[in-house]
Amino acid sequence: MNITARIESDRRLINLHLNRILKFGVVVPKRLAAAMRYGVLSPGKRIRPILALETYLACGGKRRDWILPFCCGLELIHCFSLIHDDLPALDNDNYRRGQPTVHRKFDEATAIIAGDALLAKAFEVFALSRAPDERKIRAIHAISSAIGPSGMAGGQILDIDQFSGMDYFRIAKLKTAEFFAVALTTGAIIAGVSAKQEKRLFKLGIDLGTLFQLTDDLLDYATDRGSDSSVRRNTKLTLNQLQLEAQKLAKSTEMRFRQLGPEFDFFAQLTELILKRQQ
Ligand code: GRG
Repeated sequence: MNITARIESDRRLINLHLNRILKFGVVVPKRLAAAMRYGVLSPGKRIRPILALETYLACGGKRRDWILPFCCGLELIHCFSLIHDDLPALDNDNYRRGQPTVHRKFDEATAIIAGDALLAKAFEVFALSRAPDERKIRAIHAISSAIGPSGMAGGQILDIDQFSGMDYFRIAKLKTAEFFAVALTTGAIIAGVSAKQEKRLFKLGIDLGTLFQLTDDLLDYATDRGSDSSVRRNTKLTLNQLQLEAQKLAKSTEMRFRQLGPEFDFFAQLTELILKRQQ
């Protein structure tokens, strides 16, 4: 399997569906619709929806109309978190995905509301999946728990609190890795796997997400994007130590994906790509 071609084709499919989901009629105020589309349809990597889609396929899922609404909803939530993360009250960033952030292109109030609307839209889209109701409810429960106060939102508040004294890896788990993990388990739940397999995939997703955050911070170091990044605030580990941690984590994660069998080959290869990524 050529993983780069596979990622590209997954991304195209997801972009097509995101574009459809974000086509609004006259009922949605023009400015809000434009800000939502701007914040989502910019060139993102779409890694979370790709994780959900590929896990679904690896777990034997066959109906794309069951999983694609979940893939798109996960990306809407991710984009909401980026729009809010960029706001002046949080990271105060001017650029995202190579273009002005939503609050710079529009204004702060519009960015706040566009983020809120994307979060709400995600749950509307989840509900529209044609998967069996019991699986949908399990997936929605897992997703809301991963982004809520004991997940992404909790991680974010610890991240902005310089005095929380919280360990870097704990913050990375809450802020980033839980959402990665739930992207995998969403695919697994919608495909109908056992609770045991779901748990196993969640743990692997946590390690993959932690690796992703580590490499994100290492890229910050390399490009000096992150003079105030969480890695500098929340860890005393040196750049070299963080690189070693990333290598160790990638090695064990890749090996555990390989142990799941050839269906999970995509994930073993993806782990290596994440370790070596340049963007
Ligand atoms: C979810 C209720 C709730 C609140 C959100 C603002 C906030 C609270 C959380 C922010 C979390 C955040 C931005 C974490 C960083 C995760 C991360 C590594 C983002 C970059 O992801 P990429 O590289 O970005 O996948 P692209 O642009 O490719 O999509």
